[in-house]
Amino acid sequence: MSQAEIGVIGLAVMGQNLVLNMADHGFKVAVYNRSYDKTDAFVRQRVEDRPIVGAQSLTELVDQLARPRKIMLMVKAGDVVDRLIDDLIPLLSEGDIIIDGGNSLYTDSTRRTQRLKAEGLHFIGTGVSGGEEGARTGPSIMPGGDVAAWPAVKPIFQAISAKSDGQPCCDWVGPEGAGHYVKMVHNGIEYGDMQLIAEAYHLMRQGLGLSVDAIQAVFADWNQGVLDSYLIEITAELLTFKDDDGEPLVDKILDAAGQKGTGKWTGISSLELGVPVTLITESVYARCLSALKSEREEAAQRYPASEVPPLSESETRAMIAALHDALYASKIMSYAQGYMLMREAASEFDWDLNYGGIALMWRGGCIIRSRFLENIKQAYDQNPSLNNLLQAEFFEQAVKQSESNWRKAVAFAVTQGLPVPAMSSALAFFDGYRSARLPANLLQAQRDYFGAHTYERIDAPRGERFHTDWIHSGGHAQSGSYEV
Ligand code: NBP
Repeated sequence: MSQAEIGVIGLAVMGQNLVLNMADHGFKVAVYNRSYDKTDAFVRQRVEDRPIVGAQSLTELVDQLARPRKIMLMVKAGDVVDRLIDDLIPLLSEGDIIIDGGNSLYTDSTRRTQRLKAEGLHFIGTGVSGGEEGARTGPSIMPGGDVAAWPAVKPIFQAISAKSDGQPCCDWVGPEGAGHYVKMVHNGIEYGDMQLIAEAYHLMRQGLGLSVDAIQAVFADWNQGVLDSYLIEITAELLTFKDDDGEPLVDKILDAAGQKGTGKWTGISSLELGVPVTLITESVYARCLSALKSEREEAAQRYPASEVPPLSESETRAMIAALHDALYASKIMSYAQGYMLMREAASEFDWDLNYGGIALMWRGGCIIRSRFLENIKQAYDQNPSLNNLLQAEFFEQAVKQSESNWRKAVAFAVTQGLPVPAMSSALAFFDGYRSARLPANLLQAQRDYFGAHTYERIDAPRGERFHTDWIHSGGHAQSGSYEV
């Protein structure tokens, strides 16, 4: 019997669907799961005439694989991955490849790449996006790690990945934890996109008093234009669902959001690298705030919202248009921030990232897939060394066209007392980014006053530091200043 081209460990929702996808593309797959009953049930119920073989032990799995062996882990991220690597190392030979396709933290993938290299093995840490459906029909795949392993894995990954305009939504991302880093930023952007949609929904429902059906129609309409995306599409679809009593199901869902951590990791990384990824971080905080349900209910009694006169029909229509533009402009800020973060990470970790390629990888298969990503890809195709998305002509025009409506929507939310942390922080970021002068001069003066932290002057070369004796100089700052 011929040997399998790849082994997959972990037969939960992602693993099973990836295996079926691989087999449908003609790759023979050996599968193993910690609890054998799952392997047995999978092979009996799902395999049919597909080239899939089950293994009862890791040794049996390894023996079924052609060399160099390629073993993909689709298990819970964290210690489980390290323990499996521990168990696999003694069974493998030089040049064999372990791939981790779970949602691992990028620093773990960097560590694992180095560890396996020292053992004469290769490691690939890859982001896989698209959930169950993506895994089955074509996910977005973002591999990084040891590039020496890429030629052996590439044909399988590019075959099973989603395609956008005929191109695979999978390409080499970069060394060490670069693949998982890019997947982490993808997930952070997903948090931002979801929060922006939720804010638009909330303003329409609570601020404009629209019915769920009316909001459904707005999202369906928005999905025909520049906001065309998977997340807007599924929002329009889920708003059609009714509960047993005929009421919209969405109204019956408790407003306390869960999270698994990748948005938080993006926020942590942005703080570590000093990049203002405000919109994603606010989206994480918005979920945290939503989780304080009983405290919010109590505060709602204590601080009731003030009455605001309702908008007229024409004002309502205008506000829906304003919300559209606010969502679009905020989304541009979110992606600009995400790309700023990846650029800084690439510089910090010495990774050479292909930014246009990343947009292509996100263009299909994954949760944030959208028409918009094509514009990002084009911006990087036109200028591969683009420093910031906001410097690209297309986005400059888009922001300028949306700006006034964006302000109108945020102002409406503020007047209504409705929270729009993502839209408003996106606007604050934009206003900060486009300000040649910020009040950081005052911050520097305060820091120098209480902590002698020094400051730079606008009339001296950058890097030259000054300190003023603010307390004893009697208000004559210059007289007390000196170069540090
Ligand atoms: P889960 O994240 O729910 O993990 C379940 C799998 O991990 C099962 O195969 C389970 O084996 C195995 N496992 C556990 Br738990 N502990 C183990 C151990 N100590 N040793 C060996 N195996 C162990 O599965 P999933 O939802 O399919 O996700 C797989 C990976 O893909 C995760 O890292 C996830 O974050 C990532 N991911 C998920 C999605 C999604 O939409 N679900 C999307 C993108 C990425 P058992 O059957 O014996 O318990």
